[in-house]
Amino acid sequence: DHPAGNQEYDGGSSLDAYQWSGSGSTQGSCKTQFSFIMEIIFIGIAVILGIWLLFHAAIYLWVLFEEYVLPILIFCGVGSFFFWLIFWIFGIKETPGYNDGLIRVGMIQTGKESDWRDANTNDYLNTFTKERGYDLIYIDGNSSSERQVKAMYDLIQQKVDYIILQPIVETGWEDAIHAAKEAGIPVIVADRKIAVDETEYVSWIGSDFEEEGRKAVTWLDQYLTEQGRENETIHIVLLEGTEGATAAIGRTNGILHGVEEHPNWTIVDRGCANFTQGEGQTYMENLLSEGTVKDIDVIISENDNMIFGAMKALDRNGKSYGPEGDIIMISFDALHESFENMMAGKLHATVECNPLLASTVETVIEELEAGREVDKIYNTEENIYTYENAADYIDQRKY
Ligand code: GZL
Repeated sequence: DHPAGNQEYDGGSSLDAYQWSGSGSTQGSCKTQFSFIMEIIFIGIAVILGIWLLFHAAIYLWVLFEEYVLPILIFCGVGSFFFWLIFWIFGIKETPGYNDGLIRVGMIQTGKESDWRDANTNDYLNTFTKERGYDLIYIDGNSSSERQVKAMYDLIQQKVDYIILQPIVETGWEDAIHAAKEAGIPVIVADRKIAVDETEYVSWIGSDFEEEGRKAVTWLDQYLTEQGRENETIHIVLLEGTEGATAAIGRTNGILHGVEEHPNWTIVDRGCANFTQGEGQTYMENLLSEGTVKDIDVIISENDNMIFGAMKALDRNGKSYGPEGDIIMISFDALHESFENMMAGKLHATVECNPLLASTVETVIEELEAGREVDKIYNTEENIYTYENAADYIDQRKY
């Protein structure tokens, strides 16, 4: 029971020891207070020392920064300003990324509505590749004309070298096209047209849609004559493409002109199914269920996908169609699937509309790159195929 710690024990009796240790309680509290004060003092010294060290370290680092880092920052800042100034003065198109010598092409597509469109899109994606010298910025319009117009301004902002526009509809392009022209970016319009002055864009590449409509009517006239029905009253249903789209406008005009030339032909119903298979089926289902149209001798569909949908509706309503059926079936695009339908006796004829436009668009760009003049209009070569010659051509079809 001796007092612990380093106090000197004088060898006294245990009682002494007890007293010491007992009285040690007074001394113990002093010790505690003393050690507490000493701890505070030591902590205070440590904090002051730490602050002093940090302060000196900060000064040392600042000196290093001023000596070595600050001059580099100033040099880079001044240098980049002068580079920007040169680019701005000489109007050099600074590119967001590293300019790797590729031709930057912005492409605005309509959106996915048909197999024709898929073939058209894939043709561009396979043509404007990095391996072939292009940096393609592909924008899907998602079947929205507003989205397409916004995409045009986005591409102008990105300072692309060329813009390929495949418009959904002809209207609403005046301002956007003019903005591209003001920005010095050539616009090449393909597939459908836009309703602006032709000086606002470089070229248009696509089909003669009214001629396609006339081809359909000419074939129908010949077919009815061969069938001995040239004087019979012919009841026609017309499935139209997207309202305001050049393909629909042109084909409808060609078809209506042909109907006008045949007093015994009458259009008993017509309506828009937006070039899609689903809407083609829905339109025909509704027409058949309404029962207002008693006689249908011909269905003319402004693209293959809509007539594929109409076929499903006719099947569901027990209607026969095709060369071996009651209803004459005519459509546009000449998809591989249409050749299969013609060979299966479901479709009479399909008027070709060539979706493979990318090579002609590329030719225009190459001519412009070489500083040569280009034409304003490039029409595609197209035919009409029927159930009588489908087997001869199906293996040549690329889409
Ligand atoms: C024609 C094109 C049309 C196709 C349809 O050039 O615009 O759009 O005929 C497609 O299949 O939807």
